[in-house]
Amino acid sequence: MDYFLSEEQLMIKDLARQIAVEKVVPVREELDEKEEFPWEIMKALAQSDLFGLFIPEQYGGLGKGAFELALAVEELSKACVGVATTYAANALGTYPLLLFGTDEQKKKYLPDIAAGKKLVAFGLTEANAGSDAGGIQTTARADGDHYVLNGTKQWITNGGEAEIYTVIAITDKTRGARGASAFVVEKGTPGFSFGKKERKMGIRASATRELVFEDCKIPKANIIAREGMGFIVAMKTLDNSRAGVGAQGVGVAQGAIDEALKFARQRVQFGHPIISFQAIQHMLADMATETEAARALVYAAARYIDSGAKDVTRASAMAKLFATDVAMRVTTNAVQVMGGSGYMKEYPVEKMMRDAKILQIYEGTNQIQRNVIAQALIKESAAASKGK
Ligand code: COS
Repeated sequence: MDYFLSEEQLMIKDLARQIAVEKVVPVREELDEKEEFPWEIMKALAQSDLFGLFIPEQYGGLGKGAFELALAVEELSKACVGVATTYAANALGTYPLLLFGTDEQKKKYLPDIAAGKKLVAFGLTEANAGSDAGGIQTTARADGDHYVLNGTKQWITNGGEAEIYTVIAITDKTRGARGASAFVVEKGTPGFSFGKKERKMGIRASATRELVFEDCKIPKANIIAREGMGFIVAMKTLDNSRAGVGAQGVGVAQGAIDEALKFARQRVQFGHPIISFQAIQHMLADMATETEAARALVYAAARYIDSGAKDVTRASAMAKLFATDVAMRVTTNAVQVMGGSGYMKEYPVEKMMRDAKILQIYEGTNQIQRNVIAQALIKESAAASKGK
């Protein structure tokens, strides 16, 4: 399908594909096996300016948006979702600064992020606050010119590897979600340490750790937006980022289809390549159709985000929900098409299936996406009834 990409967008896609094919594919199995962080690949992405894609030119970036980011994420995800997660989580962590940071904060942090010199992580989730993001318990107490952070963030992608952390903490316990605030915290700040690296089913190249704050003192200037805005910062960040999770889904689904097709053309059973059997053809046809529908929705949502539309919550949630459910089905069916071989580590589809699972879980489970979409539908319907 032709999505009428501009010359520049085609170049971005090609560049990301080249890195995926030349740098990611040869090492993905080893990174997965050893649970190794992909620093070499991050360096290659930095050298190609891909960290600056969505950062405005005035802060050293290329001034593109969510759509170009989705193109790059899709290409990387075709090869390895663990690598793509590392890259995409960097964008997730940057959005609070990009959307709500002061000019000073942007000048201080964005050029290094755009150059890929410093990685970023987003710290929202806690042991008792996953889907219920409003239930966080990490606190930030004002103390003269500082805030003092206490608490633990859980399952933070890029935790320990990143230099810059955008963190949501409670400044006013009496106000629930409205009492949360967002902060930027630098690695190396006294009182800020990391828990053990988590061992995971998939995306094992990516690093997941706890962030531990024990009387961690940060300057007042490190607040993002203002006190009480933290929940909104987090929600808007997720609104901007979730279409990108959809792009990961499209990428891994496409990667699995490519593998299954190649295999089915070569594998002979009953005297014929299995691709000649209608049962296999229909599976592949469904996989390709669903993936194309997911791609169209993800691209539309990303372009909608870039249009400057005020409310992108529903579009972004729909793209994430649909594309990642497709990714799970398609990668599972790729394993099925390839039978015993699909289940073995000699072929990449077993990893793709393990990797795809996280996409239905992180940045809001797909059950939460359905809640978010339903809430938007109810709001719109109520507004329409009022207007009549
Ligand atoms: N944009 C702007 N404002 C938003 C918003 C959005 N996308 N979503 C919610 N808000 C506002 C609401 O309008 C409400 O404002 P008021 O207090 O003025 O009414 C406030 O934020 C609280 O919203 P709500 O009552 O809907 O919050 P809930 O506690 O019910 O939680 C969900 C909403 C479940 C959607 C939210 O907690 C969520 O997204 N959870 C998943 C978190 C997640 O993705 N975690 C992954 C971590 S990153 S890997």
